Amino acid sequence: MQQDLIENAAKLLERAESAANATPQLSVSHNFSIDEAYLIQKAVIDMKIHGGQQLTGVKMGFTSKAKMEQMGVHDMIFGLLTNEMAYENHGEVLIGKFIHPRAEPEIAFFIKKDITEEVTLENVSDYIESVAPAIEIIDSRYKDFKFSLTDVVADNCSSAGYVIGDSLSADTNLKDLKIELKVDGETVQTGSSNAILDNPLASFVAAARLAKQYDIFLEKGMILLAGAATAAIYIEKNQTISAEIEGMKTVSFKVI
Ligand code: OOG
Ligand code: MG
Repeated sequence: MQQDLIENAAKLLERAESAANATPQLSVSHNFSIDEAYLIQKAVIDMKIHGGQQLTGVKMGFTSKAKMEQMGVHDMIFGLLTNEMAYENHGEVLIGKFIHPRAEPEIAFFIKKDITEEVTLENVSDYIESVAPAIEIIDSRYKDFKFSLTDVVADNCSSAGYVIGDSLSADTNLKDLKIELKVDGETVQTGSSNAILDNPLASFVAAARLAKQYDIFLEKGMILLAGAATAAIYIEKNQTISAEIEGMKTVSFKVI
């Protein structure tokens, strides 16, 4: 794929996002590889950074069976977060900004120091400042929220928003925690933290590896979302969306 095709694809996706108007899947008209999909993703983020946004972190996707099955994509993916996607805990999220937004419960890590070496399950704790419950808002820029693996990677893995709850110390147990997603206080999805690669720390390790592979420098203070443990739900105006992760405080937002 030539540079101009990569840039054109990024522009299509960026335009779909800013106009809140879905676009056809790129893979319908172009054949492109997973590495080319990451180049398109990078071009999308470069446009955002050019427009004044800052990279605030990264996210893993399809780290649980529940998500893979819901979306029909069976490989881990990696996307980028910017400050414009950040929403306050217990705050409001304006639905009109999105195309067909969905919410999913997540575990977030704050990165303690710049990642300059290989991260493994043995040394991962050196890189974690704190952990927190979170909700991710995903919004595919493709029609009907349908995509192939390369499509979703190019579309920055549907990244659209995130809300981070109160953080806890880095040594907080993350194994076997019950995770619930609620709408107006009623549980609509239930899962376990073990659904995330058997151990959310494994998702941190995978994110560090993918970041290095695709030239993204993970630095102190950045956020890392480990991937949803349950399927995502469509959100609607006037709903209050919350996530409960065992042992952590509620994280929530109101859709307006
Ligand atoms: C892609 C994003 C997947 C996760 O946590 O698995 C993701 C999508 O489902 O549209 O963020
Ligand atoms: Mg997610």
